[in-house]
Amino acid sequence: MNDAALVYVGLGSNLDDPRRQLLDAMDELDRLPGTRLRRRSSLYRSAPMGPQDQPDFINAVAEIETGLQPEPLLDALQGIEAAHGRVRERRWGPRTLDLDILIYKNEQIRTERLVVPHPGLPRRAFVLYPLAELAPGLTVPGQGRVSDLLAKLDDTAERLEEDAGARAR
Ligand code: A4P
Ligand code: MG
Repeated sequence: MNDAALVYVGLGSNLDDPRRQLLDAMDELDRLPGTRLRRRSSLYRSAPMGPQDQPDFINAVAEIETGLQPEPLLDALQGIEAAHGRVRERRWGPRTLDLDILIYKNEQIRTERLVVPHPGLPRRAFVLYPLAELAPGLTVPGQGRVSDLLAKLDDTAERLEEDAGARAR
């Protein structure tokens, strides 16, 4: 994969065995056409952002290399979400699996379907903690370094795997 894009995907779940949802989704990312899972973060737990009458979330970030362009990648991620039984109900409500394109190379994209870098990235502990585990020195296009964004947060997310550290699978 010579001209493959380096992409960070955010994963989240708060229904139906969230850890299993995330770990299975990582394998499914690795099986997408022209795509390889390079590393994954630990799993993190946090209280729901938005409506509080729902279970805590488990979140993680996957670093992938892909030959897919951004919109076909989004289609593929939505296919994985659908296969996990994701039903879109209320905004910020509970979900079996949410997959967001956080960063796609150094690109800034703004179309009807896609905003990259993901607009929530700079303010969300449940994104920045796992992303900083993988790539603290990465510059988020238009936003600055991941470690600097993390330092500005006053919110936290709890890391669930004690032996963590960015890992190859
Ligand atoms: N879309 C635009 N840009 C992107 C992108 N970079 N990656 C569009 C993926 N999708 C992108 O998404 C709606 C539309 O966003 C897609 O059709 C796509 O074209 P969605 O996942 O169907 O909608 P949603 O997730 O209900 O809404 P939203 O605003 O995306 O919610 P979020 O921001 O994903 O938040 N609390 C904790 N602790 N952890 C969580 O993970 N997640 C949410 C959902 C709420 N609270 C949470 C968490
Ligand atoms: Mg989403």
